[in-house]
Amino acid sequence: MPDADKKFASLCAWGWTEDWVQVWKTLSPAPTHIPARVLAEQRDYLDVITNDGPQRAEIKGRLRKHGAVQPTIGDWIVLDDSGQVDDVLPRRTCLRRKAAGETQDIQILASNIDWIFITTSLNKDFNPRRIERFLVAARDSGVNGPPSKVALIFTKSDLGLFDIDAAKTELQDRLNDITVIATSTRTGAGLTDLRKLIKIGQTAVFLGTSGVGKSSLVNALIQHDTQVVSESRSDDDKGRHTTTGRSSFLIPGGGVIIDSPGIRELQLADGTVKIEEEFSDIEDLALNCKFTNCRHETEKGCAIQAALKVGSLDSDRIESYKKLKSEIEAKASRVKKH
Ligand SMILES: Nc1nc2c(ncn2[C@@H]2O[C@H](COP(=O)(O)OP(=O)(O)OP(=O)(O)O)[C@@H](O)[C@H]2O)c(=O)[nH]1
Ligand SMILES: [Mg+2]
Ligand SMILES: [Zn+2]
Repeated sequence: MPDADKKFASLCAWGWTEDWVQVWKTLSPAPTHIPARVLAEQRDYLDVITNDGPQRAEIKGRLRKHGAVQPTIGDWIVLDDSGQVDDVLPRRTCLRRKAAGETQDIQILASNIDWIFITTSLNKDFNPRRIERFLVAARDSGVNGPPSKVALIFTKSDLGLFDIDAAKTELQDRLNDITVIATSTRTGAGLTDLRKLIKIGQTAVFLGTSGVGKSSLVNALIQHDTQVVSESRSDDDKGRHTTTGRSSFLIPGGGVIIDSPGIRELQLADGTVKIEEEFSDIEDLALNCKFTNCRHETEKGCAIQAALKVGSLDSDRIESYKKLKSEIEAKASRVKKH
């Protein structure tokens, strides 16, 4: 082990490598400054891990200024001797999405990630087009180097609600050669395979809708009931958005796992959060339309027109949905012109 590595040996489990040592050197930080990794973001501070253990770090000074790189979960940072973040080491990978609201800002969901675990249960949550969009975001995650690797994790295999081979067949051309693991926290199926993927020093993040069982898998991996889990709604099987923030955990004998709140879409455009809240039934239906850019008018394979036809969707409701959607689009194009 090189000397510099030895100096911060206990950070190696958290992903500190010889490569980071080299990056560290190029920043030539003051001798009193130390490397740390961001494990969670709180409102006024960050939870970080240093070679001496966990501590809080404050973001002050020039990093507060507009345009500065904001430290985010997964980042390696330069921590000064008063517990303040002095700098952010350039990211290897980061998982991004457009931030909500009238902005073109990009929100970073996690950085320096080796594995993106796209989780889906094999019940009503299973949706090939959503998986496809998660895959696109994953492919786009490389910053300084290749993108994060992706595995598709089927959850709750014990329920036997859906044929896993049928699901794979449906996804085939989208999957290429990515790893697929069927898991159950009830029977333990697939957990060994999942654990094996995350090598010591690597970091993985769970992505998926609320209630698919991300936190349950985190607890299984870290062998401790740290993350709160809660029952999905009994009527429609949707989750309750139990996890509200992102946080990182060390897997005994393995790497780092990040739990994240349920997320339905990665490329959230301006205003769609509101639409999603108010019209989640329609947005769900629309995911089954044949074309991603379906206007739900006369297109072939439109799931919304089909629902109108059989009477499971009210025509007033789709009209108000379209109205709101066109308002948002008009607003978005005004913002862009500025
Ligand atoms: N049958 C079965 N139920 C499971 C399994 N894993 C999790 N669940 C249940 O699914 C529900 C949701 O689990 P969570 O782990 O809270 O789901 P989550 O993805 O973290 O949800 P959010 O935090 O809301 O995003 C809970 O009732 C769990 O007990 C499984 O393997 N099999
Ligand atoms: Mg959760
Ligand atoms: Zn449609």
